This record gives sequence, C-alpha cells and structure tokens, in this order.
Amino acid sequence: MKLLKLPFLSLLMIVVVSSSCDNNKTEQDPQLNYVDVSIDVIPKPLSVKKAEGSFTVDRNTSVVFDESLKNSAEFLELYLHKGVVMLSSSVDPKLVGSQIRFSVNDSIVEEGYKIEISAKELLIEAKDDKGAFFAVQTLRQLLPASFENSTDRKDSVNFDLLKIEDSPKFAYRGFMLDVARHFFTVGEVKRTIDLLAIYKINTLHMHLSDDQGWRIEIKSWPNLTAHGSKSSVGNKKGGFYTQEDYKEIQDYASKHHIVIIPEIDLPGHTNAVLSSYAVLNCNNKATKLYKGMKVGFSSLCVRKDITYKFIDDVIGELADITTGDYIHIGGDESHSTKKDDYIYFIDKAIAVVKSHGKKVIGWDEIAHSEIGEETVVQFWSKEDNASLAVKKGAKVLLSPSTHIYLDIKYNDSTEIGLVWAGLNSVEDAYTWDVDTLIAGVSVKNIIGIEAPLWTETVVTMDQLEYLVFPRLPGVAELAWSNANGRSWAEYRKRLAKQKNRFEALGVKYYKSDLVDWE
Ligand code: TNX
Repeated sequence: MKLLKLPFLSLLMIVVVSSSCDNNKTEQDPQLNYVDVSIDVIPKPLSVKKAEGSFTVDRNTSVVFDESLKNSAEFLELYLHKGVVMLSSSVDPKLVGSQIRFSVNDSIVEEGYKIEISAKELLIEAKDDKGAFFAVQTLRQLLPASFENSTDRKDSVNFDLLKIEDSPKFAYRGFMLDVARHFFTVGEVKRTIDLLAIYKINTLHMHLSDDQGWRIEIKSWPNLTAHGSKSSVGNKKGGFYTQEDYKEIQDYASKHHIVIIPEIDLPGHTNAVLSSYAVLNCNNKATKLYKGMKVGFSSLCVRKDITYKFIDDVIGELADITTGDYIHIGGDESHSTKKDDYIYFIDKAIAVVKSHGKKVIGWDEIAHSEIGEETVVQFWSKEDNASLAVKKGAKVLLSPSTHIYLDIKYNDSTEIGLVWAGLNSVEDAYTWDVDTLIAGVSVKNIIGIEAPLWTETVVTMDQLEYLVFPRLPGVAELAWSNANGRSWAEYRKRLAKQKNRFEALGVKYYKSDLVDWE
C-alpha cells in the first residue's frame, strides 16, 4: 500500500475489513443521553446529537475500512498523523485500542454519511467513497486547526461522543475558476481543490478560453496554444495546460470527489481563437491578441463550415480526456453575433457535445435555442432566461452575479475585483433565498449552485484566496445544507471559528468586519 511507504505512517494501523464486519454494529451504551447540538462545521450538517464522554485517538488507534472506502480512510489517516504523535510503531492488531471504522451502508443516500462516535469506536458509514469523504471533512473541522499544518503534534486527541447524519440539498455544488483572463498553474489549481474540498464543493468548472487567452492543448489545432495562450489581461500571466496537465488536475480533483467541468466559451469570447487561426474569421484575417477587459466584441464566423469542423475537433479532444458528464459551451455575451446566428450556432454546438457523449451546460443566454431537457442552464444575469429554460424542461444552475460572483468587490474599499454587479459582502453571499430567487424556478428545477471567480483583476493566489475566502464557505452551505432555521447571526459565529483553519492553511482570506473573528 502506497501510504505505508511513508515512514511515519507505519505508526498507525490500517486494516482492510471484509464486509462480514458490517454485522459488527457499534455497541450502544444505554446510559448515554443524546441531545441535539450545533457544531462548528461548515456546511452545517443535517442532524447532530451529543452525549457525555469522548473518544480518544492515540498510539493504539487503528483505522479499518471496507475496501471501497479506502481513499477516504487514507485521507483521514494521513490527516490524523499531522496532528497526533504516535508513540508506538508496532501495534498488534489483536491489541488495538480505539478504532476508526469505515463501513459501507447501502441505505444511505448519494453523498450522504453517518458518523457515530462512541468511547471505543468512531464509525463512519456511507454508500460509497463520496459520502465517506464528506464525513472525513466534517471530522476534520472538529479537530484543532493545528492539524492543518502539524505545528502542534499531540500525544492524543479527543472527539466528543456525537451522532451525525448528513446529506446534501443539491447534487451540484460548484466553484468556477477563470484561467483565461489570468492563467493559474497546475499546482495553484491543486491548492484551490484542497481548499474547496474542506467545504464539500464537488464541482470545479474551469473557464478555459476567452478573448484574452486559450488555455488547453488541442492537438488538431496547435496554434491555439502556440499563439493563443501567450496573452492574458495586461499580459501578466499567460500559459496553458497540456492534456496531461488537465488529466493530472482531473485525477487530483477526483480523489477529492470534485468533478471538473471544462468550458470553451462560444461563439463570443473567442478573440484568442480568431487571433490563432485566420480561417475562422469571416474576413480570413487573424485578429491581434487582446489584453484588455472588454467583453462582447468577438464572434466565431457562424455561417462558415470550418467553424463546425473546429468545434467538433475541440469538443471531441476535450470529451476524450474529460471523465465528467458535462462540457460547458459558454454562450454568454455574444453581443457581436446576430440573434439568428447565435441560435443557429448554439443548436449546432449542443449537437456536437452530444455526439461526443457528453451533456451540455451553458450560460443563461443559451435558453433561447433548442436546449433539450438534459441541458443545464447556468443563471448569472437574466431571470427570464432561467424561467425560459425551465419551460423547456431544462435544469438551472444558480450563479446570481448579484450575490455570489466572487470577483465582485466586498465593498467600496476592496482593492481588487469588479463592481458592475454591485457589491457582494460576506453577508450578501450567504443571505439570499435559493428556493425563491427566480419566479418560475423552484427547487425541483435547480441542480445546484456555483460561485464563479472571474479573474480580470486576479493575478496571484493570494488575490484569489482573498476574494474566495470567506465568501465561498457560505455558498457551500447554501448548496449543501437545509435552510431550516438559517440565519446570518448564527452563521457568522461559525464562520468566525474558521479563522484558525484559514490561518493554519495559509489562506489569505479577507477579514471582513461583519464577522467577529475569534
Ligand atoms: C460577465 S458572467 C462575464 C464574464 C466576465 C464577468 C466579470 C459571464 C457569463 N460573463 O465574461 O468576466 O462578467 O464579472
């Protein structure tokens, strides 16, 4: 087992248990009296009960797991090692003390989990590794923040005796990173994935192309990266991912139960394409690379056949390396494409994506074409587009720019970010009603929520983290947790407790004065 090659890992037992152990139910102590409690975890779990007493992780603790939950068991085991000094390196499996057990339970819903902590055993149950992974993120937030960076390794650590039952409200809980306006390296994207995982985000939408740059290797159209990747806003940070890089990001994300959704923005937002290939322009003249911040000036030449050869090649190569179900075709702000041409183009682009075995997501403007019921329409601006999508049987993904555009400034004094959608304070990002936001769009029409980070003004990781944190945990909670009893007054206290974790992780969060950071 790979983990055991690391010297310190031999200190804690990892044992694979066979399914016969499923019968080995936790022994309930009839004396224990459980009461409902609130714990400092974001997103807030569905139900938490607590009894007197504690469970101790120390040198005699073992982690045992059903094979299908191995990824999560190893994640927790590695994590515990960061904070607990294990004194003994030779634990006899027959003499183990407390046990952390990962057990398959088919009756638990998709992505849901149960945690039951008794004095002798910490039991994690889920249908598969997804739920178990989210359980681990809950346990992680119950541990001291020093576990994040091993600054204070202890001989043992205690958990309260808790029973937690949890499952998400929405299947799609997303974050979007614009790597086109400024490029972010594989390492930077991995760090972003690490941070998203803590809050049970399960989708990373990567905006891979825009007027200012093309960011993914397409072997059949090599000038897209040879030329089109060189630019960025202000020419500060160009670059691109090879297909191998993309797969590396995708594999890393999948270990964190995050699906990558690649976006190629079409038919507008395409200056980098039009600059790389003269033939894709109606006048056969390549444009210049663009480093400004305007939107809506570029369009593929909709009535040329070569345009459809181009999108078929690009989507085909992307579909081949993408493990998720969806490809995002953009479709926003095509102000220089005539309306008829736009609808004609989007219909064809949807057919291309389907022909490569994937489903379509597009920005809300695509609702005007023949989207079909399988398509997801991403609401960002026009409510009418979202309700039109619902009338056509499609599902809506909520990204209201008025609340959760993470590139929008917190307030007037925020040094980076845009203001076209107003201002989005930490409170604004949390206090909107998901279920009633858009007339004609009810919760059954909504697939989930995604917070985008456009990067016209974002160049460094520190700047990215400053805009994303602390707004993202609130969005994650809207997407995961039930709204019963939700209040900003209660949430801001839990958010304040994330301070130590942000700091231990080196997250350059914005210290909003709406929160009493502890
Ligand atoms: C609008 S949102 C855009 C992006 C910009 C963003 C800046 C959307 C679908 N299009 O092209 O980057 O505003 O906030």
